[in-house]
Amino acid sequence: GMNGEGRIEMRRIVTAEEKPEVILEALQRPSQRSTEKIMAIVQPIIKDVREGGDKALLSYTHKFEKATSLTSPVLKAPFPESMMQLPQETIEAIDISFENIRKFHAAQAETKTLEVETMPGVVCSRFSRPIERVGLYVPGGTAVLPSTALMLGVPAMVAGCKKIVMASPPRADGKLTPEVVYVAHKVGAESIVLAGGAQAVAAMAYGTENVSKVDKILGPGNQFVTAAKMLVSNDTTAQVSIDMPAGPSEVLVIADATSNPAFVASDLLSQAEHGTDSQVVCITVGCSDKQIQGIEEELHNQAMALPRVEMVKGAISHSVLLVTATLEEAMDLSNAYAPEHLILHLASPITARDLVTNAGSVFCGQWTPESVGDYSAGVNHSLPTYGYAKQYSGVNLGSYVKFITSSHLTEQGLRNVGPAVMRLAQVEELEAHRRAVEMRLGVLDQRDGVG
Ligand code: HSO
Ligand code: ZN
Repeated sequence: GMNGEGRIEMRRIVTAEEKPEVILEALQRPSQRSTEKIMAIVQPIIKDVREGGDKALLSYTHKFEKATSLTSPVLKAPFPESMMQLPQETIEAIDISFENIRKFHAAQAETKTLEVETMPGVVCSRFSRPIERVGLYVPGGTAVLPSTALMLGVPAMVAGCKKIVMASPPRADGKLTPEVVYVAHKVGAESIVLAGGAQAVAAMAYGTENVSKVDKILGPGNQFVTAAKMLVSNDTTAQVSIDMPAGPSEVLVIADATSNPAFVASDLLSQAEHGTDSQVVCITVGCSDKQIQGIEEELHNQAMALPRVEMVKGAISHSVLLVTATLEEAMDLSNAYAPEHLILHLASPITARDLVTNAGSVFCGQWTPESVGDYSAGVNHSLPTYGYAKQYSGVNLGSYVKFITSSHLTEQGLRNVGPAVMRLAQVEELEAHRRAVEMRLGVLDQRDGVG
């Protein structure tokens, strides 16, 4: 919080001096606006777009983005050069990031069909196929996010999705961020839907006259976008899935006595500047009071010099610094929190990484700021938040494919496994199942003159 002098500082808790409840309470996420209220706002928007198509979608964009000059809600490829005019430095930065993200996600491909002979003559296989049509939501809001277009678009391209539809809210002048158009062009997107919020999600889920219907919608967004994704994925008439539930962005930094306080503070602030609802947690391990004060001082001083200091103040006001004695304790707390990003400012970050059970993405050592993963290292930045790292993976190549299994039996295979099948079918009293095997075994026995 902020004290009388307007100092930007995190609430400090020495874990050895507090009850476990107090510590766990401090690690609670800030509560979200009630989903019921959000759903009530989002539901009619979805219905409107589903029934009214392009016209409804466009009117929401006029209303919410103030882009009243816009006459079509969709931009189809090939995108005009004039819409992707960028400084050479930006093009190079996007190209380098694109290539790193491409490499890392291409390495995740399971190119060979997995094959296991479970019994002689019983072969089980698994192979992957791309999801044909994907819808990628690139948020607008307080920052333009071409990096999110990269994180969602590059793996879609690598996976071989046939149709990539992007959606992003246009600016008030009706134009898109040129960086986003350039990325859409590079990943081979079919179109860009010029809309944001629940209306963009609805358009991609159901399709309109000009918006292509998709099979899966991915990408972060505000609570309206998240609610819309949940609603359409629950509607069997939409036949659409989503990546994961999304919440405000967060980071947990673990710092030991060897850490550089300025670096630690800079990482906390990178996350804090995303928005007032961002959450930032710092856990120190065996640090002296002087070292902790060093982090606090850096946090305040660096924050005051940031253009987005107001966002930072909001985020820091519900953030916490936990003072612990051992790495084991710090890792236990981190695993219980399940942070979206975990940064290990430790002498032996890889040893600590082995103790991670819940986290979206881990950043190891003082030379690995989260920013490198947010933009260019190659890892994905679309990650589970709000504690969902306990059950979800971040966006990865697997998010764009589905796995298909197959089995192939020889005569001997059926002889080997058939009796078990018949017995279990009998237990379940599913006679047709049993006979499907019995009939075949009978044919084999007769042919071979057995019995
Ligand atoms: N840290 C954000 C991603 C991002 N950062 C985009 C900068 N631009 C959520 O992982
Ligand atoms: Zn970020």
